[in-house]
Amino acid sequence: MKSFYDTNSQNEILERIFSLTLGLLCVTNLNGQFLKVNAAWKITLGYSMNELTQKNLIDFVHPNDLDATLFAIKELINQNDVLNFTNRYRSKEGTYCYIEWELHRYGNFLYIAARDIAQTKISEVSNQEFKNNIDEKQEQNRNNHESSLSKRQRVLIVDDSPLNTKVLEQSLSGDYDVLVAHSGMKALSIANSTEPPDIILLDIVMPEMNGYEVCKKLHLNQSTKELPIIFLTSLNQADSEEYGLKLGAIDYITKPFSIAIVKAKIKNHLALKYYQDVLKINTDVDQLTNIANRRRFDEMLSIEIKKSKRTGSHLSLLMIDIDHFKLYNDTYGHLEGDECLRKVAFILKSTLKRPGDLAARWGGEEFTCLLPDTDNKGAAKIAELLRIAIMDLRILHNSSPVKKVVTISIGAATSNPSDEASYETLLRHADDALYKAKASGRNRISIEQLSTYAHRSIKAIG
Ligand code: GH3
Ligand code: MG
Repeated sequence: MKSFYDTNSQNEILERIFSLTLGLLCVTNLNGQFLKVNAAWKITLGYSMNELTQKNLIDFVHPNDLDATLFAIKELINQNDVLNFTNRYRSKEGTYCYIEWELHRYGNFLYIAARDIAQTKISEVSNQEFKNNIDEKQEQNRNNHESSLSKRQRVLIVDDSPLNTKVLEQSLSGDYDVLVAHSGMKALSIANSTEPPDIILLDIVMPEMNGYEVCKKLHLNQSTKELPIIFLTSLNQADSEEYGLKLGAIDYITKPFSIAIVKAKIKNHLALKYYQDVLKINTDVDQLTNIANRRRFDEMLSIEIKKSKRTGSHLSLLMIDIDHFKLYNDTYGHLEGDECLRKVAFILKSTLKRPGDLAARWGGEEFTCLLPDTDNKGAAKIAELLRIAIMDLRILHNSSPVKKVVTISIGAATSNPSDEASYETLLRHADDALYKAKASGRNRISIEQLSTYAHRSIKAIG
């Protein structure tokens, strides 16, 4: 295998380039293992070269971006080409940064340049506050540049007049993915979909459901209440505008409007939305294990309870606790304990397959899984899969009286769609079931059936 330090002069050039610190640079082998990084890694992400040796480029990728990143790198290696993509990357302090990557394959090495896009976005937001006189052309260039930096943001235009939506659609589609709804109902269904818009341009005067009503409904719903709304309307009285803004819209533009101004406003609001999304990701994720944290879990639980009541479907919840984890820490130390928590979290998250399932760290060595549209049989099946998957990890736990490897106990509870109260008591019942699983020997699952409060404990196999 040829070394990338081929000759002295090549080495010298590489050293010079690597002494530059404005962007992240690194060389890895084809497996992604770090061979060389520049000082920008320390400045931007906090890692020194020493900390990265033996580590792999993908070790720090956000779990939700891992599959896409691995796929992208595989494509690159197969095609021997240049590749650009964006993902979330963990810094040393545990927070995630949005990084744009450019990878070149050369022989047996990957030459990689990258940069922190969120920094760019933040500075763009403040630039916009002070430089409102940027001419159209400069702005267009920046738009093109921005859209190549990250996934295109989505704009939903809601107007009953196809002529109105056409004009806006044409002028916005160069920069954003544009969605169109010709009624309030359609707008609500798009906003509640799995791919909601990043901003909504909302007409007020529409038949059946007017824009104010749409706005109210969006704000009442947990999953859509933070969507930014701009009213675009022919109602030009001050009290209509005041009412719209009081309902929570971020802006109010009257027709006829200047396309350039509408575009500039959308751009500013979307830059803020992007920044908020980046911050939100950091507040939703547990810093040690990189899965959802308690805050995120609480938020999703209340959304899923409402959904499940509406649709009359079962909602299941698992409370999971590592067995004799105190003894594990006492035997192997807290750092090993932390590593064990990371592994367990990763397995819990990756064993859940449905897009609506959520694995979260409840606190300490306790985890929880939210399983929408899952009855008690389904919940028992998933719980058993998780129990086996953790045992199969074979993390040595010599001091455990249960087994010589790390095991978990699981309490499961399922709401009963015909009993409203069962939703509110879901957590307590899952917790009670966990207590029973612990009391009856650990490394097992215990199920609470909320309709009858019948309880059964399933003994561990193996
Ligand atoms: P049981 O089988 O009954 O659950 O016993 P246990 O020892 O797991 O339960 P206990 O509640 O007595 O102890 C939990 C331990 O988990 C104690 C605490 O030090 C450890 N722990 C909690 N959070 C963390 C963490 O973030 N890192 C590490 N390393 N340990 C943690
Ligand atoms: Mg425990």
